[in-house]
Amino acid sequence: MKRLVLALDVYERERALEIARETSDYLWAIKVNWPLILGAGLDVIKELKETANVPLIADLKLADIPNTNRLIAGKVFEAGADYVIVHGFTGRDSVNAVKELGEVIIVVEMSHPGAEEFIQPVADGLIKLANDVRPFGVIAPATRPERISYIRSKLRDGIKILTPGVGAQGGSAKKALEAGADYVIVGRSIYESKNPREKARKFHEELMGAI
Ligand code: O7M
Repeated sequence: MKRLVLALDVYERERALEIARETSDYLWAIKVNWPLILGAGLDVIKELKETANVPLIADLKLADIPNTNRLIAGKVFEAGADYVIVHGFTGRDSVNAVKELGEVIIVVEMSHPGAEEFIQPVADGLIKLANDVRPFGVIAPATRPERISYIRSKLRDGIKILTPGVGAQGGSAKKALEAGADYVIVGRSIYESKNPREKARKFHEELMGAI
């Protein structure tokens, strides 16, 4: 089973497609975020799917009223995204507006230092929201594996944990998986490397060995 998600945070369409082509053998999915969508346009989602033949996660971290979330997510699912990432702090009506259109992933806790200011203190509420809404998965920080364990212990069975913060942000892929994550999200450590395919292969093997 593949557990690696490539965070393809580059601007250029050609570069994105090339990295996707080189690394796809080792990926469960590709995650696109604002940098690539702003740089290459929404059509890059379909092109990436055709090139890499893996699921596509649109990480827009939607955080708006239900109607606006619905308007944005509608376009993104139509463009070929298999999953859309939403913030939970806007409340369950905003999350459900997206879930009515397709699979969602809810941000429960983030990986950067500032996450301790506002998001971490409300993580329990966001976990409860996820348990009620039953998304495909939630986001939890690889930079704090103990928080992955905590979130896993409170999360309803079947909800996946996807974890960013590995490599460039200092987290360990193996420790994140051991703490209870299902999928590990890696960006710069792969796409900024001289040999993205080899880097992706190494992460894939590390993740295989961790189970
Ligand atoms: O490996 P990196 O640090 O280059 O990239 C990590 C990716 O994960 C990048 O696309 C971030 O926007 C994203 N991310 C975080 O780094 N931290 C978070 O808390 C949440 C995300 C994310 O994917 O949220 C859905």
